[in-house]
Amino acid sequence: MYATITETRLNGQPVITIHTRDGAQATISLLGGQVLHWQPANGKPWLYLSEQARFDASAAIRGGIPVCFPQFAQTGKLPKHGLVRTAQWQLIEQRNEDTLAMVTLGLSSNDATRALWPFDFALELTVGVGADRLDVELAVTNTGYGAFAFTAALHTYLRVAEVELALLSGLKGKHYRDALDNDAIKRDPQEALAVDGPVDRIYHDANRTLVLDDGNRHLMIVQEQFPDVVVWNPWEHAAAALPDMPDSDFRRMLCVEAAAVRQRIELAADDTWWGRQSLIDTRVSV
Ligand code: TA6
Repeated sequence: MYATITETRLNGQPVITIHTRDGAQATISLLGGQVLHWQPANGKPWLYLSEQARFDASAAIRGGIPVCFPQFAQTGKLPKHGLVRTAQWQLIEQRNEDTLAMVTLGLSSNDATRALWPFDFALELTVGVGADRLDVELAVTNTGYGAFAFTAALHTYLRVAEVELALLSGLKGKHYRDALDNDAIKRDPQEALAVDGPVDRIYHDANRTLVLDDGNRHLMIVQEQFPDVVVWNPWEHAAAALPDMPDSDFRRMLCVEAAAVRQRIELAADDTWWGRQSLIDTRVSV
């Protein structure tokens, strides 16, 4: 057995904790189907989780990796970021092998989702934890009789020591939609993105490996099947307006999200789409 996998509670909500033999850790909440904590072996946490996050399903838990489905942000008529961030997911499988621990959570359409979005679906969120990596895969199956289209994201809140000193590379030359400038389409000329003000961008076809430099540690961010990358930091004023995040915590976080937004994904009946984001700590040696 590579890991200890435990079902327990955090702030009153059911969570799964994973502790690997080599010291990596993860916590996954059934509320929202959301990874809340990940720390590689010999490393520090890479995910930001607000100490004011709500765990009562009145809002998405602020931090970790919320799942946005079937709508990203306010790109349609559904509630912001869709229907599943405050839903209760089920644990459907766990695997505990030589060097890998993995859990799969599931959520299916129900009366509450059908009241807002009249389609049948089954989601699976598979979270794999290794010594130096976290793999999060979202699979969407159309369990209804007709096709549907959706947008989606893994809304990853990365934890940084000081956001103004962090550098995100891998987006040079990519076009992005700037939500803070009337959705203008721009091209990023910079070798690395340094965040020193509010940022809310959807980078298109961003298929290169990203690297986040956070002082003396580095994180590789690799995504498959998700064509877009969202980079978000609310900065001072918008952060102060968030009721579930300490005012100065915009300095401790940077969202780097694996997303499918620019083009909706069309899914025929019985078909499955999947997308994955992998976070790989480059510093670990065990
Ligand atoms: O992914 C970026 C974004 O769409 C931002 O515009 C910002 O609003 C953020 O998500 C957080 O949304 P939330 O509903 O969790 O407050």
